[in-house]
Amino acid sequence: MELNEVIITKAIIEKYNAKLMDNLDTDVAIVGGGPAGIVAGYYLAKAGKKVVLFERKLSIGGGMWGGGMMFNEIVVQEAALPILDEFNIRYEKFEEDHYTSDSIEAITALTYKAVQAGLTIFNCVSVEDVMMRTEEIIGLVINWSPVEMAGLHIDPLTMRSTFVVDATGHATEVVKVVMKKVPGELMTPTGKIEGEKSMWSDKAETLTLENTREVFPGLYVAGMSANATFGGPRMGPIFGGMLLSGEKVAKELIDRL
Ligand code: 48H
Repeated sequence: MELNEVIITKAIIEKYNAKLMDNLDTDVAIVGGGPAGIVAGYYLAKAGKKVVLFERKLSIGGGMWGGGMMFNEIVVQEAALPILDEFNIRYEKFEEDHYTSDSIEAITALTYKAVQAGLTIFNCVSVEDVMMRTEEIIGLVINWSPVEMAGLHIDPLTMRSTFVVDATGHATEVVKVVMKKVPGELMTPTGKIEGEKSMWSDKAETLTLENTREVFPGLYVAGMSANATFGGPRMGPIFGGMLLSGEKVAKELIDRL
């Protein structure tokens, strides 16, 4: 039978439309498809929760593709090896508590297993605001990334979610919006974003986990965004903390849902 361009078009529109409609009311909405966000999405989906992830860029993976300075290898410490095992990501011991993985293998494996576990990912979608009620976050305001990039004045759409996870990396974008626009204070020492500190890998990796928590009713932070929000240092291209942070936020939300 001859292939039909109109059927191809209809198939894509109808399937995407159904996927979007199905994700307008979820248990958890994750903003940002870096390692922390993807791992969080995987464990939540695996536990049977309804979870969606919005990523601004065309590709998933955030800052992991380039390893360190575009040398596409990542370093992971022993504590995070069970997560690499869970995703069948291969690694080699380098020295002491430092293991290496190919960053391309790592991202593709994380993404593949997360989607297969039931995480729905919308790429090319930017989160520009939150939906709020009195001192509570109850969803996200989304728009096409090209709309944002072109600076077009086009109103966004809105989705509802019991919990939101800011996994936007260094930019900590959702928390910034909440600090600026939602009445109430963040659950940080100053009530505001504390800001990321300079490099200290060992301390940063421990703090990333401690800082992975609720920062405003209904809003959690994970990964680099957790450190930026609570004032932890950066750690460079070691990714165990990002993976463990994603796992931790998923566990906490599974307990609360
Ligand atoms: C939709 C958005 C929005 C938005 C941002 O930066 P990431 O990889 O984040 P993490 O926390 O999973 O990993 C951090 C790691 O990559 C890193 O930078 C490290 C370890 N740095 C150490 C150091 O010393 O520098 O991914 C965040 C993702 C990106 O893909 C963004 O495009 C996306 O979030 N994003 N998506 N709407 N408003 N803001």
